[in-house]
Amino acid sequence: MVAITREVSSALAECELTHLRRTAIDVELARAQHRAYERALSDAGYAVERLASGSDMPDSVFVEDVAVVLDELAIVTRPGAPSRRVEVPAVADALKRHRRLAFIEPPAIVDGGDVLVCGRTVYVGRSTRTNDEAVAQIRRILAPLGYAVCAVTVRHCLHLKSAVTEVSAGVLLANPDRVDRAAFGASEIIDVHPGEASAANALRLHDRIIFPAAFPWTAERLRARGLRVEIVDASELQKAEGAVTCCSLIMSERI
Ligand code: CIR
Repeated sequence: MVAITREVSSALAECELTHLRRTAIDVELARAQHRAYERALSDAGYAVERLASGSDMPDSVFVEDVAVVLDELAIVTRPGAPSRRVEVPAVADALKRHRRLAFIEPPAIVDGGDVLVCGRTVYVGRSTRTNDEAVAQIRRILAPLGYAVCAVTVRHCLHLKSAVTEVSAGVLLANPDRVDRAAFGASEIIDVHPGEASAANALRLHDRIIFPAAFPWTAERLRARGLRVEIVDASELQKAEGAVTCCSLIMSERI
């Protein structure tokens, strides 16, 4: 199992912000938290491949937005924020050692944070970063592989995965104010704790969930459901509107 990550840019404080006010970010602390996150991935059995960053790419630590990795291929995105398109070539280069690549083409825009893969169903959030043309292109790429692609409307947050993630096969963690439950058919849904609106982003690994320290009440709900939860402190990355799924691209090596 492999996890691609990308180092925290020295320019992180100049990150894109959509829903949060800019507050001071301690880049050294962000780097320490990011290293702890990478250790949590290694402890879970993932070989971490960390890419270098640069001062021209403040948001590059959020590597999830640049690709969608499936067993059969990886889709290289065209990020919705123009400032982030400079991140694409190095991620595509790293991914081509693991997967065949498909590319999103203009006028489509999509951030990987808007793409939630649940078995053979791929949910794509319509957001300020992802448009209908991207939904259509993803559908064209994935339909021949047997995936159903469903567009989902997202409210009051940056990405679909700020509203809902999968924590176990067929089990979702969601904030129902940000996304309609009905979009997810028969899936079981665990609601975030009402006092923790941003707690729906959990990183599902093969045997555990990586989850932010900022949301203890929702973490308790996950444990009560029988899930193994590993807590990481992501406070500095949260100030940049990042969460836990966005800092890695997770994949199994093909046999
Ligand atoms: C951005 O606005 O693009 C970054 N500041 C945060 C991206 C977080 N990505 C994610 O949750 N998938």
